[in-house]
Amino acid sequence: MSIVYIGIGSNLGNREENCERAVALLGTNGIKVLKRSSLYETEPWGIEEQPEFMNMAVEAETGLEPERLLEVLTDIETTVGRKESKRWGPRIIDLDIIFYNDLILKSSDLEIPHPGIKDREFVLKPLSEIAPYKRHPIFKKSIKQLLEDLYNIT
Ligand code: PH2
Ligand code: MG
Ligand code: MG
Repeated sequence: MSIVYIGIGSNLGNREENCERAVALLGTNGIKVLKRSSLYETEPWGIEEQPEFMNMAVEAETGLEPERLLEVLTDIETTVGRKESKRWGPRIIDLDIIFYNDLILKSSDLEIPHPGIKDREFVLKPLSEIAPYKRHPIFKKSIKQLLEDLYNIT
């Protein structure tokens, strides 16, 4: 079994409901949710002209290998109703693998840890609620430290 952290976001439709549906679907697809953060309303990052997001994070246990986990998350996104695919654009639901144990992996379709997290308060803030002392396997810093670094430069 592996411990994974998944970032969840939605800025279209009923955002809270979309996130809750996604969490429920993790549980029925071999991804056992151990901890979940609160929902946070966040300013859109990357493309500013779009609705505000709801973001959250979960810690989960799974026997799925990384590539299979990505497929399952993509299937759940489709089930919840995702159609949009524009980079950083609005979406009904987004499920991103943040960490997979302490694995470091870079392939054409998957990068773990998620490459953007140190610049993204919308990922670090929910994650700091459930895993403040989880260490980033590349930066060797805890989530709490990464969040403090982000606040010190912005
Ligand atoms: N996701 C993006 C782009 N920008 N901004 C916020 N606040 N939250 C997100 O989840 C988000 C974003 C692409 O995945
Ligand atoms: Mg994303
Ligand atoms: Mg995504």
